[in-house]
Amino acid sequence: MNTSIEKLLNDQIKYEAKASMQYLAMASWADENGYNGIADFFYNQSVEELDHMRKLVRFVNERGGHVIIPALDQPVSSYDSLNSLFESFLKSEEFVTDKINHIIFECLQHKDYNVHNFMQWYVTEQLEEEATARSLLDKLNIIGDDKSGHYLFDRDINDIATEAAPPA
Ligand code: OFO
Repeated sequence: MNTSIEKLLNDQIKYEAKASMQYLAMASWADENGYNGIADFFYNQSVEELDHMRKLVRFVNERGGHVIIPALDQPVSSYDSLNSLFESFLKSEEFVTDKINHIIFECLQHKDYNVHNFMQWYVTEQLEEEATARSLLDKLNIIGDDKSGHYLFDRDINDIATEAAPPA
C-alpha cells in the first residue's frame, strides 16, 4: 500500500476512535442529566464509530499495511445545553466527512482504486450521519428553550433520527 495512503488510513482510525469516545462522553452526560433517549442514541453512535474504526483496522491489515492503534485525548465531558451537545455532534461529523473526502482525493491521485472502492462505504455512511445530525439540530432550534419540547425530543429522538436518514 502507498505509504501516504497508509498514513491517512491510520489517521482515519484515530478519528473514528475519537468520535467513538466523544459520543460515549456525550451519552454519559445525557444519562447524568436525565435525557435517557439522547443517552441511548449516543451510546449507539459510540458503538457504530468503534465498528467504523475496526473495519479500517482489518482492511489495513488485509492489505499488508501496518496499523497504529492511537492514543487519544480526553473527550469533552460537559455541555451547556442540548443545542451545544448537538452542535458538537454535527461539527464532529463534518470533520470526519472532510477527512474521508481527503482520502478519496488522495486515492485518485495515487491511482489506488482498491482503497477508493473501500472508502465508498464511508462516504455513504457520512452522508447519512451528517443528515441525521443536521436534522436533530434543526429540531432543537425550533424547540428553543421550551422544556416540554426537550422532553418530547428526548422521548422521540430515535424516530426523528430515522426520519432524517436519506433513503438507502
Ligand atoms: Fe464514522 O461515521 Fe460518522 O463519524
